[in-house]
Amino acid sequence: MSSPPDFSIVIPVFNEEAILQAAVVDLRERLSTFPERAEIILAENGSTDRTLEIAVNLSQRFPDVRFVTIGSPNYGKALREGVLASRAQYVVCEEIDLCDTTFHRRALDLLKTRALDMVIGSKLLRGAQDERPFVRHAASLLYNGLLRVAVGFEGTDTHGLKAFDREALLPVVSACLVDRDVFASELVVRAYRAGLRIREIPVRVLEKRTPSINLTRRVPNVLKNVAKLTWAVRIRG
Ligand SMILES: Nc1nc2c(ncn2[C@@H]2O[C@H](COP(=O)(O)OP(=O)(O)O)[C@@H](O)[C@H]2O)c(=O)[nH]1
Ligand SMILES: [Mg+2]
Repeated sequence: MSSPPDFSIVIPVFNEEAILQAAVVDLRERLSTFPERAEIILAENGSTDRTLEIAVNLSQRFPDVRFVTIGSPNYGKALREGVLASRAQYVVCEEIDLCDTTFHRRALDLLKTRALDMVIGSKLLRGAQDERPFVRHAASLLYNGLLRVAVGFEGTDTHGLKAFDREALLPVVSACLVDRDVFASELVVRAYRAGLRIREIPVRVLEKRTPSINLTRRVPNVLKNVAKLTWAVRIRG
């Protein structure tokens, strides 16, 4: 096996045939200016369009693109499997409609020079530019407020861009119990509670498309998993 890259970019993908190919080609091009060697791990599950076929093609065409595919649609499970598939020192969690190399650059520099374990890109921190529709911005504020009340979360964002030292976060990944949308929050909440060295930085969020899954349809499952997370963190520990 060849030596691992310097960092892995894990991107969960679900029914993204419209933008997957162009997003990966464009991302690779922007990463080619980085001195570090990157790999892209596409973590697919449950797509009913050509997403998997495109991911397979991309992995055949580019040696620095890999994919994992695991069962039915599940964002959190895909993210977890993608992280576990990495062998790099650093892992960046991305979304195919963002692919923000400005964040990658800033996060890698901070992880390397400031002795941090994790850097979180926040859409809600002072200085952030959230250019999504207002209702999505409001939903993020509401969700963060819910995490504050439910599990005492003191940061401003859990769902979105993050970068971390893989070995520092692996025990946290193993401790996580919930999946779907709330896995990303559990990862961040547990990282704070474990006393890891974390810094939030403001990001600009400008999505290439509206989310594939309707916001309101996600609510029941998110509430159920936040309840489970609250039990897991507050009672079970
Ligand atoms: N593997 C996998 N990826 C998903 C799933 N749902 C969303 N994603 C991916 O997660 C990222 C963010 O999803 P998006 O629809 O933009 O929702 P947002 O996080 O609210 O902006 C995108 O890369 C999606 O393709 C899922 O069920 N499985
Ligand atoms: Mg999005």
